[in-house]
Amino acid sequence: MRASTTTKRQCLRQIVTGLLLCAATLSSWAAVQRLQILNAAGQPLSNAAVAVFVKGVSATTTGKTVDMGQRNKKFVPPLIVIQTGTAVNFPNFDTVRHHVYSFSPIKPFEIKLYSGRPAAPVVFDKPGTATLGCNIHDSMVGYIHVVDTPYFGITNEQGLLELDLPSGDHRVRIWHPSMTETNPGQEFRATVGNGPVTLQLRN
Ligand SMILES: [Cu+2]
Repeated sequence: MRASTTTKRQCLRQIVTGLLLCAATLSSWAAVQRLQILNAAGQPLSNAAVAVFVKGVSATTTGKTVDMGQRNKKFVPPLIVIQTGTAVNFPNFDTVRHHVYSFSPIKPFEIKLYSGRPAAPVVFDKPGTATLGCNIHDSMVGYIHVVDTPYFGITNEQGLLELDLPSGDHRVRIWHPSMTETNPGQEFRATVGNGPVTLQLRN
């Protein structure tokens, strides 16, 4: 009886030690990495969609929901990057009604003239880019860039982006609204983990 309790305790201790080791390994496995994206002229490129593909990390779809609103007759933010399977809500914060649509092959849809929050979000289940417009206000344009990876973001005014990434050689894809929606973006190989990574777009 006593021997069995001791064995159980030892066993438990081993499990706890194992979990702690596992947690320590995981925390060193992923770390905040800084990326800077430059345009072909070597200038920092803001508002660029960056997706990092890590070998062995599956692109399982997510069940997340995010917002892309309309304010002062503009889509806010004008570009969002989402993982495949994400649902997007299009809340209208203006007093005028909007009529949001997309003719893009990855997700054609329309939400007819509405105020406030539409009844249901739109699920983006294919990778690529959808261009959004409003039937009433021709100047309104927005982009939804859908990626098959959980690692993604948008560069700031300095062309910078920080992502929690494992070290290693990864495939990086960059898309920018100055490219067409059918352009999948430019691909790079980047070694992550040895300091900031700078990637410059080719012409
Ligand atoms: Cu509108």
